[in-house]
Formats: sequence, structure tokens, C-alpha cells
Amino acid sequence: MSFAVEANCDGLVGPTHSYAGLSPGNLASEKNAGEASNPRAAVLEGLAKMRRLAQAGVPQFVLPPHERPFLPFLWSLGFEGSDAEVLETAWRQAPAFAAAACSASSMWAANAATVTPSVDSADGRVWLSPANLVSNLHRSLEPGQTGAILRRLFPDESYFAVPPALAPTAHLADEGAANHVRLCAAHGEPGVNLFVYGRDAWERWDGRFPARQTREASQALARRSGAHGAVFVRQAKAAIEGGAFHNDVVCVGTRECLLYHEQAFEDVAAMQAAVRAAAEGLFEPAFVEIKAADLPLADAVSSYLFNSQLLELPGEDRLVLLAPIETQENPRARAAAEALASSNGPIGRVEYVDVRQSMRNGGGPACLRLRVVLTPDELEAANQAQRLDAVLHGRLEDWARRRYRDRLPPADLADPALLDETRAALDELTQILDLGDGFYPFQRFD
Ligand code: SUG
Repeated sequence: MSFAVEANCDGLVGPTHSYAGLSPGNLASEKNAGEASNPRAAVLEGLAKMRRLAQAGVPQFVLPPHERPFLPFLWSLGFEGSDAEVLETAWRQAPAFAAAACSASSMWAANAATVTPSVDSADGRVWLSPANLVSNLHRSLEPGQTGAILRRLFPDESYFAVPPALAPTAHLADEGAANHVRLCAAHGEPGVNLFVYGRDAWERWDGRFPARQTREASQALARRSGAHGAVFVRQAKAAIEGGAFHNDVVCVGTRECLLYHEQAFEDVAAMQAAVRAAAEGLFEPAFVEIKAADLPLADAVSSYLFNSQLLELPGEDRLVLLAPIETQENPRARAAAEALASSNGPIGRVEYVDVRQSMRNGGGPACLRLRVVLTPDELEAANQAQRLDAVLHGRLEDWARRRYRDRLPPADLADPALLDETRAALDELTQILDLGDGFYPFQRFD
């Protein structure tokens, strides 16, 4: 039996974290639009979550934030002059584009890429396909820097493949690992790769909210990495209408266990049959369904119970559900979570984590991390300067306390001083994480 671990790569929250209301269909983002954020609290919450997992023995990596405000995007729209002039005119003439150029949305690393571990891929390499994120303007700016970031963390091409994102068209709309679940007997064993899509490429979509993943995008991702045991399942339209803008708002899985809401899939029986067929001879899937009668979809979405991290931790014989504190605060969600742990099922206990700043933009614990199954050699081939331990955690905490604002109303995104502050912060981070010279675009233009 081959051995592998599931590492977590979390997106470090950037200094422009804000509530600009940029994501229609993401109810938290819509509700909190216009509020002042606290970028410093946000990055510290994320770091505390990373430290918790590192202490529990899970390999934990840090993904640097993207460069924001992203002036190359504003230049491409014809804004010219000094950096301050570009920002000023963009905010005056095209505020929606300016806001997109400032978004810290790369923190939600579950949307960075879709991962196929080496045991499942056709060429024996780990495949990390950056998502094109075309459904939202601000997120469509991410794939270029995401590719560079993943190549820096996983530089050795004999182990890792980081292809370009799928073509940036609505037909191939792709939101990465948020719409993909891998099940297996053990991380190092061949798995079942469950791809969940919201619509077909040529379908006339008449939903109130966008369906952000097409079947054709999921199929292309599976085809190019050669993902073993690929299964394609349609997300319920009712789930999207209810605010599940990604499948990971209503479903999470690891090892043999798939935990999901009754209303997550268009056809639950077909999903189960397809997963069972793909798992045949490998493992017996454990389906754990939470009924709408126990937890209405609206509570599932507001509490983000399913956006928990489902973890296999060293020394524990059952899985641990790392849920957002909002789950604990919602009586029905808390009861549902605790019922899971007190049954004889695959989940042994629930733990809660405070990532409120991210949650207010619709990003729970599972959104903040990209899972990458790695063999010991692959783990060693990753950039070790990005691996979180107590020392790196301390350095990053100190950096964040010095470099981040503790209050940022969306209007302050237009402040030219913020551009200088973020560049100084990212310059220092480049050293801390050993990202190399000229890693960020602004470092190459100076
Ligand atoms: O794409 N929010 C993100 C949240 C992503 C959560 N990810 C997962 N479920 N995996 C989104 O909707 C809001 C930004 C703003 O409104 O300023 C935002 O982009």
C-alpha cells in the first residue's frame, strides 16, 4: 500500500480584505456589502486556523495573497498615469472595475485549482489546474497569479503539473476544488473523483443566481489529468437558488465519507449509485446525509456546517469536523453537527473555529484551504519556507500586526496610501516565504 498525506494549503488573507458585495448569489457577500472589514483580524484568524492544523500534525502550507490593487488590470482598461492617478481615475470613472482590482478573494484557496493526486493521474504527477473563475469579474483576475503561486510552492515539474486554466469562457466556467470531492480507502490509494457541476455549457440558464461550474469544464479537468474514477454529478438547482454557490456549501467529503445535505444534488440516488460503481473493488463509500427536516437548506447556508474541514488527524480513529463558529451558534446546525459525532458513523467529534471575517464574505474553513494529497517525496519537494510551523506562524503574525489595517470600509480601497502599504507588506512577505525575486508583478515594474 502506498502512503500519502492530505496537506492543506491555505490562502493568506490579503491587506485589502473588504466587503464590497462583489458576488451575486453568495448571500453573505450580498448581506454585508458596504460594511467595514478588519483585514488584520481576518489574517490572524486564518493564521490561527493554520496553526491549529499544523499542531494536530497535518502538513500545512501558506499561499501568499495576490497583488492587489492589481494595476495591470486597470492599465488594460486604458487607465494611465502614475499609480495614484490610475487608481483615482479608475475609482471615479469605473468603480466596479476598480473594486474588482482590489478584491482579496484569492484567500479562498478551495477555488484556486482542482487537484488530482499522483496516484490518480495518468502521468503519475500531481495535477493542479488553476480555476478560471469566469463567473465573477473580481475572481476572473486570479488564475494568472494562482498559476505562479502554485508553481512556486510545487516547482519540480517531474512531480507536479500546473497547466494553464481552462479557456476563460462561460462555457468552461470552473471554480476549482470547491466543486470536487475525492473519496478513497486511504489517501495514497486510488480514489473516486466526484465532480459536481451546476449546468451544461449550452444550457439556457434561467436561475436567479449563477451556476458557476459547467459539466464540460469538469469533464475537461478530469480528461486532462486523467483523473481516476471520475464521476460527474449535477448540483441541485434548488441548492444554487438557496445560496449554495459552490457545492462545498452543502457537501464535504474525505476518505470513504461523503457528508451532504439532502438537497445538495439533483438526484441523490444517482449520485450514490455512480460513486458506488466507481468505488467498486476499492472501498465502501459511507454516505452521511443530513435531512432538510433536521436542517433546512437556509440554515445549512447561513451556518456553513458543510463548509467544515473534514479531517483525518494523526492519533484519532475517526474523522474530525472542523466547523465554523456560526455552526455552533445556530441551534439546528449545532444539533445536526453534534448528532453526527454522537452516532457510530465515520465522524468522531466536532471542533469549532473562528473565521468570522472570511465568513462574512461567504468563505468558511473549507473555502480557505486547498487540499493536496502528497507522497513523502512530493511533500519534500514543496517549498519548505511556505510550510507553517510555530516559527513561521510567529513571523507571519508579527508581519500582519505591523502591516495590516484593522478597519477598512470599502470606500478606503480608493486610498492611494493603501497601495503603498500593500506593496510594502508583499515585499516583506516575499522574503519570509522565500518566493524569489520579482515574484509579484509590481516588483518587476519598479
Ligand atoms: O467566490 N466571496 C467568495 C467566497 C468563496 C467561497 N469559496 C468556497 N465556497 N469554496 C465567492 O463568492 C466576496 C467578495 C466580495 O463581495 O467583496 C467573494 O468573492
